[in-house]
Amino acid sequence: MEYTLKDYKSSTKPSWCPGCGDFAVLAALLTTMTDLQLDPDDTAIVSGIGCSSRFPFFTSTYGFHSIHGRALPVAIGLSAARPDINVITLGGDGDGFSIGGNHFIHASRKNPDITYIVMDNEIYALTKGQNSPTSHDNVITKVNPYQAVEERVNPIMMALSFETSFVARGFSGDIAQLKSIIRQAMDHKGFSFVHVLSPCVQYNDKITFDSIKEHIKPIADDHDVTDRMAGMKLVFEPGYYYTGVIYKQERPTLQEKLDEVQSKAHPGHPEGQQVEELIQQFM
Ligand SMILES: Cc1ncc(C[n+]2csc(CCOP(=O)(O)OP(=O)(O)O)c2C)c(N)n1
Ligand code: SF4
Ligand SMILES: [Mg+2]
Repeated sequence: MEYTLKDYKSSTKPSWCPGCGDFAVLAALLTTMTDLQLDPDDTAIVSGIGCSSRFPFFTSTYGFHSIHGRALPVAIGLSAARPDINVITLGGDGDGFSIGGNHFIHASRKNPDITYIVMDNEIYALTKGQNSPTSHDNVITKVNPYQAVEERVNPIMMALSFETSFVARGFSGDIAQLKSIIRQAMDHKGFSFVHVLSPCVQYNDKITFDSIKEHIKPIADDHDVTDRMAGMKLVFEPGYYYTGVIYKQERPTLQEKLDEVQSKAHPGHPEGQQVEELIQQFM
C-alpha cells in the first residue's frame, strides 16, 4: 500500500493566522513524511505549547500536545519506550529555548533518535506577543515597554556547543530547501535539530519574510558538515542567516547505549552484576 499526503493530514484545518510561517513547516513535514512513506501508525508528533506546537491537531499520526517546554522529555521517553517508531518533535522559540532550554542541553547529550523542529518567530505568539529569548532588542512588547534588558540566545550556537549531532537551519519562505533539510534530519541517526526562521505576522513586525530574505544565504556546497568550528564561524558571520545543514556527527544513539546497559545488566554478561551478589551486600 502506498501512503499519500492525505494519510498524514488530519481533517482539522490549521488555525494559524493567514500568512503565518508555520504553514510552510507543516507543508514541508507532510510531504517529507509522504516521501519517506512513514507508517502513520508508527509515527508520533510530540509538541509543547504555543502556536507552533499545534502540529498534533493537524496531522493524523499519533500525537502528544504536551506541556509548555516539555516536548523533548516526552519525546525522549516515548522514543526510549518505543524505539521502533518515528518520533518527531516540534515547538517554538519560547518553548524550546526559554522554559524548555534545559531539556535541549540534555537531549543533545543523550542523542535520542528523534527530529526536533523549532519554529522561531522571535516572540511568544500564543500568549499575544511577549519578547522571547531570541527576540532582537528592537522588539518592544508589553513586558519590555522601554527596551530589552536581556541578551538574545543563538539557537544554532547553543546546539553546536551542546554537541547536538545534527544541526540545520531553514526558512519558512523556502519550502523546497526546508523539505530537503527535514528529510536529512529524519534520515540522521540521532538527535537532529532544525531551526526554522518562521515569521509571526501578528505579533512581531520586526522579523518578516522580507526582512529575513534580505539576510538569507544558503550554505556553500563545499562547507564541511563534520567541522564544528566551521559551523560556528557561519553562525557568527555578521549580517547573514546561513541556511542548510551546518553540522553533522555520527555517534551512538541513546537507544544503542541503553541496549548496551541492558545487556550488561543481564545475569549472563561477564560485566553484569549478579542479583544474588547485590542481595548479599545488604545481608
Ligand atoms: C508552564 C507554562 N508556562 C507558561 C505558559 C504560557 N504560554 C503558553 S505558550 C507560551 C509561549 C509560546 O511561545 P513559543 O514557544 O515561542 O511559541 P509560538 O506561540 O511563538 O509559536 C507561554 C509563555 C504555559 N502554557 N505553561
Ligand atoms: S499569532 Fe503569529 S505565530 Fe500564531 S498563528 Fe498567528 S501568525 Fe502564526
Ligand atoms: Mg515563538
